[in-house]
Amino acid sequence: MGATPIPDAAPTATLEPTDGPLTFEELQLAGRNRGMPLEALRYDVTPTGLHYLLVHFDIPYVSPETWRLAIGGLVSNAASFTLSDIRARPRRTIPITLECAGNGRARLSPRPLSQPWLVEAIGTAEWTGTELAPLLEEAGLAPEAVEIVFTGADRGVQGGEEHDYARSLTLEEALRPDVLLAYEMNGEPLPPQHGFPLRLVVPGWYGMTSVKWLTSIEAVDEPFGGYQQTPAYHYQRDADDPGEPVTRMRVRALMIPPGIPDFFTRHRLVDAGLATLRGRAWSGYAPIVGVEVGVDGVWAPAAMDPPIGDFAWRGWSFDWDARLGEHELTCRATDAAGNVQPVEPPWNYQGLGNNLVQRVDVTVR
Ligand SMILES: Nc1nc2c(c(=O)[nH]1)N[C@H]1C(S)=C(S)[C@@H](COP(=O)(O)O)O[C@H]1N2
Ligand SMILES: [Mo]
Repeated sequence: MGATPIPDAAPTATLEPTDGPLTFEELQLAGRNRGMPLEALRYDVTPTGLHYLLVHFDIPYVSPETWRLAIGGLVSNAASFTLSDIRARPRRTIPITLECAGNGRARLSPRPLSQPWLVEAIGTAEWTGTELAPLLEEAGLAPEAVEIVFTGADRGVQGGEEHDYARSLTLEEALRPDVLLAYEMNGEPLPPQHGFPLRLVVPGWYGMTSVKWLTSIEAVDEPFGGYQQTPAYHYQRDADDPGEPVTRMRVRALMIPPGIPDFFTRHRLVDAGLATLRGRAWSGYAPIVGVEVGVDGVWAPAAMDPPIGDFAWRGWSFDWDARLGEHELTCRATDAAGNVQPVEPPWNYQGLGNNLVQRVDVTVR
């Protein structure tokens, strides 16, 4: 049998969900964007090179000398900032967990065609920057302003529409004190792929809202209709359903797969005896109150580590007496708003917000 031909660029390729094998286009996206290897759940703060990465178009080249941030639209004091202007403002560092809204998409059936994440589109970084709210207050928002639009330096075509990557927030969300304009990640200037020189970071929300390579902040008097706002990032039943906007991260726990992996299948081998299972849990809605671990369907509470921040994942551990044979390990988190994780994947047309309980099959020897 000959090799599968590599398809030409097909901007109008059909994007209907499929149950077929992984496509060339999904592999192409998977090779550009990367997940956090689950063993990195070990760290409170994810080392920068292990944090997940999602870039829709190309990573733009931005020169820090000529880069400017424009603040305009419905404001009384439109302004342009250099990177030194932004860095001279009051500085704040917050550990923040980010997750891509598409995390879990590749587990859905039929599978929406996009970046084929399994569970690894996650990471926690110490983001340093200046608060957005005071900047908006100094700009003087006009009374008719209802939303703030954030635009990045990257441009491309999605859904047949050419656009700069842009997303909006309502005034209420944009003025929250913890929303940052970040210029450092884990104590270093932002790397190119994570938004150099400046990005928005919106704690608690799925990652799409944290616009990278920020170039403009604009106050507008009607809900923003750019592609990445609508129709993208909506929980839709089908292509014709307008759906509900995707906002905060749904509750989720993940564990470090224990023992050692088989290279190709990633199936785990664990030595018999005491095995301490470890992982992290987070929710964009409320603090995590507990995690349970399931061993062959029997659930028991995990021990919780102290929180490391209001917007960061929380560590947990569970002592498992591993007995010889085949076992199924699962974990699930509950937040203070009573949100729990589903045991059946929550299907939607774009494959978003799939916080299905994680399952790890192990052989104890
Ligand atoms: N300008 C711009 N900002 C962006 C994106 C993008 O493609 N362009 N991707 C978004 C998405 S979908 C996610 S999940 C996060 C990923 O952030 P990270 O790559 O720093 O982990 O960035 C968001 N901000
Ligand atoms: Mo994302």
